[in-house]
Amino acid sequence: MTADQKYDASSIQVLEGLEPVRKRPGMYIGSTDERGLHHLVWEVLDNAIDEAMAGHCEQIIVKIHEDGSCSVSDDGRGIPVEKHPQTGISTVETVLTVLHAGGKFGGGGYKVSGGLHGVGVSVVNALSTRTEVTVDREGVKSFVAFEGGAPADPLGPIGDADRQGTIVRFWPDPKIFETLDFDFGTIKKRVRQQAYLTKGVTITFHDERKNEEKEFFPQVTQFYFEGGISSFVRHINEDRDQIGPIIMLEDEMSDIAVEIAMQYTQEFRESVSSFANNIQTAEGGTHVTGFAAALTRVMNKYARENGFLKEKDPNFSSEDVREGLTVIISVKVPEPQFEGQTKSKLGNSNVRGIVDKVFSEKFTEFLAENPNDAKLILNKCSLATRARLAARAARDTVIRKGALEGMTLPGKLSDCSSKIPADSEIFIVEGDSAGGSAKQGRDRFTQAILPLRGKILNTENCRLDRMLANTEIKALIVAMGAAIGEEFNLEKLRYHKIVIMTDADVDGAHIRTLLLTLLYRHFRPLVEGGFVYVAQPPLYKLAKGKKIWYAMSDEEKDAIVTEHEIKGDNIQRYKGLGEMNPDQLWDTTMNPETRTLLQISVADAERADHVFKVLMGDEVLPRRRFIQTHAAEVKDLDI
Ligand code: 28F
Repeated sequence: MTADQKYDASSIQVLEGLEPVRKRPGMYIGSTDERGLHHLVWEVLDNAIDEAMAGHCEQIIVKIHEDGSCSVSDDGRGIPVEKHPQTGISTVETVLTVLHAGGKFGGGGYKVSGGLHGVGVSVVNALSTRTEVTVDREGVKSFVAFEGGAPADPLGPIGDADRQGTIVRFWPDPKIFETLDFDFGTIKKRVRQQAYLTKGVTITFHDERKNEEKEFFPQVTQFYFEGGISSFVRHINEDRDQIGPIIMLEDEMSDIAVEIAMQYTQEFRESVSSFANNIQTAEGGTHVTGFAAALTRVMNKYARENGFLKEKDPNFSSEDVREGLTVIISVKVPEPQFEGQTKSKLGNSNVRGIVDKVFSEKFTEFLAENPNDAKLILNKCSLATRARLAARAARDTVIRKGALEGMTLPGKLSDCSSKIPADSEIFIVEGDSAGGSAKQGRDRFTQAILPLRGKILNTENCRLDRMLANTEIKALIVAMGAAIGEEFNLEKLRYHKIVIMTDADVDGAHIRTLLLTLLYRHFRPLVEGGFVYVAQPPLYKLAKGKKIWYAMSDEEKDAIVTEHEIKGDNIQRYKGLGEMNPDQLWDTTMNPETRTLLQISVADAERADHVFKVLMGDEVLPRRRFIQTHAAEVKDLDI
């Protein structure tokens, strides 16, 4: 038999081998849309990554060429070109033309066999109009090309090789795919993720396509992460307040490699990302359950043995030990089983026990060797537990019938004598001196006065239990009579006008913002029902002879000055409500016949809430920006 005859014979066999892929591409790559198209890239990239994971490759280049083809190049050992014992043709041709050859012929290491991955590069070949493979190996550069899956340019040497490696370039078949347009962002994201997961490998991505919208081309992005998944954790936690170091734990057991990188942060949420054979397992699986069980167990054991949990204390819950935790769990499994809705859940049951064992051993070791870090972490967990228990206690307290009901009206409330809510008003007044004037000046029949001392509790991020512990807020809640939380009952509201009366200065504005935020967040029906008002005390008192005018604004003052020819001495600027005598306060601000009340809409309260968030929240940057932008508007800073 001549070489040519042998080639013909095997090419027939090859065509039969790949025909089912062209007939039913969806069976092999899921779909023929954009997603399916990208599967071709992942398939070839996965092979290069496998070579890197086996420790033979450091550089991978992914390229989208100007003509729309894609190539992947690695500096690994190069696919062998010698005859494959089982097929009678070269290994490289076998890999490209026999379905599942990559896995079946065993390249060693961890080959992905589940889901849509690891179908083999022969599938890429089957679904491309042309596929070219260049192998640099043992000083020889070899080349082979296929068209529609069948050999086109036979394998042969094309020169010397001054390096080692494999380059696969393919042109996706327009008869198969609905689109041929590779997406820059999709590939870049994948390349970055793979670079994180494969320690020490550099992956470069070139997009050489000309594109009218693109100002610059080619686009080149390079990813290299010395630390592998610990760099991934560093990336995720970049903008978070970190607690302790990034902890890297790894080991191998019964052919299953386990790598875990974790770090605690001040966040409340947890960020868990998991991978099996470098494929993201969005639905989790046995590796994640193994980790979670071990984490809770180890933390509780360490906490008991080292006095972080006393005898009477309950154990940390699973949520307590995961609060604020960023963790990447990556396992390499010889035969992964992918389950679940999107085939992104690892099913291998033996993995659970192995991850549990590896993690508990290594993490126990870490805690023992790093008592200072352990302390930081355990304290964070204690805090999470206390918060959880306090939140539950608060809920119970509020739910318990009549938590506030039995409480007597606060001593500092000067109540009105009317018991008809529709006729009654409550003035929430800042400070005792203003409270005194208001008490004396009011209409005792319909107007109640509640003086609040000092800055009211910052309710940002505040839970019910802490709010109820604040005497000022408790007084307000009891006085209003409608309770709070699940017990809130609008029908029990004791006043149909809740009037916030604060000074016309920065402190007054601050307290007004706090109160509006409180009402907006915890008593929204009061805002929605139009029960909330802001009093409008005058800014100026103007006098001429026995005549007196009040001005609410600078414009109003100027107009009065001009009209009545009032000069300097006869203009008084009120710094606070306390400067007004009771009669003046009644005349200008409280008398329903003459006063102006500003009814607060939901939008007003929402605005207050926003201002409050910016001014009181944890985020420093927006606060700084806000103050810089608004600094010019604050004219009379008393502080
Ligand atoms: C551009 C994509 O596909 N790289 C690859 C290798 C290296 C070997 C290999 C691949 C052997 C028995 C199949 C070399 N030397 N990049 C790639 N690099 N495949 S694919 O072997 C293929 C298997 O059956 C390789 C020694 N052993 C393996």
